[in-house]
Amino acid sequence: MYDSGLMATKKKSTKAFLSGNEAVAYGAYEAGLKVACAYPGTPSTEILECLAGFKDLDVQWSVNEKVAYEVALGAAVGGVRSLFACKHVGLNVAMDPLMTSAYTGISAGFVIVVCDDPGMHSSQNEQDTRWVSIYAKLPMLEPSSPREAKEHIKEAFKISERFDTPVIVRMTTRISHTKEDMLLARRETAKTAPLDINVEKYVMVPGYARKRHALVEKRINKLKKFAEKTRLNKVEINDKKLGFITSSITYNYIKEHYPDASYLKLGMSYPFCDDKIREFAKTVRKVVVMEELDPFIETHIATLGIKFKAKDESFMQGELTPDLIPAAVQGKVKKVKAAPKRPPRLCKGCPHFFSFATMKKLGLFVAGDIGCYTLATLPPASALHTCVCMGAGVTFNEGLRKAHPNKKIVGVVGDSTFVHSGVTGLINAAYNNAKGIIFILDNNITAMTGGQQNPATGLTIRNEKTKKLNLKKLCLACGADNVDVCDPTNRDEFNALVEKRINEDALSVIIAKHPCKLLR
Ligand SMILES: Cc1ncc(C[n+]2csc(CCOP(=O)(O)OP(=O)(O)O)c2C)c(N)n1
Repeated sequence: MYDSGLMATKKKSTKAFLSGNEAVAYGAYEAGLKVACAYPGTPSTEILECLAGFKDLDVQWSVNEKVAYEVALGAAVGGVRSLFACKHVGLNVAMDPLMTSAYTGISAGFVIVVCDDPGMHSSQNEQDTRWVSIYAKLPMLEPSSPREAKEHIKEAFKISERFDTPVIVRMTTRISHTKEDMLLARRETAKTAPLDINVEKYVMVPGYARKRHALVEKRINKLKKFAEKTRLNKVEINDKKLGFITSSITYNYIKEHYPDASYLKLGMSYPFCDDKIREFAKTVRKVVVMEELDPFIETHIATLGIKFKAKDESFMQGELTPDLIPAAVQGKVKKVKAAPKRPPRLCKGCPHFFSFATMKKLGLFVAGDIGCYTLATLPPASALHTCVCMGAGVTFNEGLRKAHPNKKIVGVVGDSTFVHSGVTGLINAAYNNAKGIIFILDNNITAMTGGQQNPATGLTIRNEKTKKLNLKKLCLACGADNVDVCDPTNRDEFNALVEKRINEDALSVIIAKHPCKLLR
């Protein structure tokens, strides 16, 4: 558990050595943040863990990203500065409230921090969140270092209130998890805005939403003007023979290789500062656009009619690491490095292993989900056969059975993931008379992301006791025909139970209960 507060109460101008995620937390705290909500997800998790160390903040692990987004947005509409943090795929879960919050705006600053994972160090895809800013018509900032992350968060709150909009701050794994020294500042005191009734702004029925949409378009034009002037977009004119337009960590990587070149670093990645880009392109002889993942900057600059060079499309996948920069700048094709394979695996003694041993022994087809148990797809367990997104272990059991009603198909989900998005699938299965076994692998923690509490553990983000969700009662209320709780390490009992349930024409839940070995 962080004790962030200790550092913050020290004298003004205290120096600290912080990761990008910690810097986000400190920046938000200094900006007068009151409420922060998130669901864990690498590489974003430490933002909330660090914020929880400030005892004067209202900080929560929410059950999923949609809920987290709505609680934090509600607080900002209510009138206090609020923050929502997630990993890139977490933003997909929050997209419903996000899209319409672009219309409502806020009453006090609201910042969305999203951490992308180029290279998929611990993710199921490597979507580039920068596109969301265009799609949702929301401003987006992109720090290029941990120190900048702290500055950008503070700026994001100001932009949010000045333009009445949620603001997205996009991080990547390298910025979230590298450390840099920086100065801490005093916490601002932000006043709570009054709770005014303003239905035309906050009730998005078509009649009001049409008017708000018109305002969103006007706001983007105002933000474009702001983008031209803000110091977030930094021009450095050095040798005029070569000029890079870049953003995020890539800026620092290129600087290592081309310290004498000129730079336009886009700290505000949306909306674009077109005039500044045109002026920069006129100033330097050769323009090179260099960015990690998708051609986001490239696509826009092409519409401005500017001639430029960019990386070969083979660099669109994976991280643009420092060693790849020269080849990318020279327009070469990416050579895939044969790094030694070191796949992750279940820990020794992991209780999940026992559950999968039974499933394998009985030859079951296992619809999997996201959590430590996903690793059971690899040897020696080799017993998990699908995995797409959180919650899909439950729903894939139902879908696969539509194609193969007579096969022994089951679904697997963890305790945290069941609460996140598995429960709706179980209600759906019961309602639509689906059959099979749903295993809830209950290790009493959210293990995959480093051990966070969730409603089924009965502890809060600060490890305080709270209402504990009763998974058995919940599953019965959803409509499961049988709900058994059994310890998978009791081999004979567990094997016999699964063998019995798999041969019944019923919708059964087996809560395989055994605490994670890493729990103290
Ligand atoms: C939408 C989304 N949010 C967050 C994550 C990150 N994440 C992966 S698995 C997981 C939860 C795992 O907890 P649990 O289901 O209890 O399984 P365990 O790892 O404890 O076995 C989380 C938060 C993700 N992959 N997708």
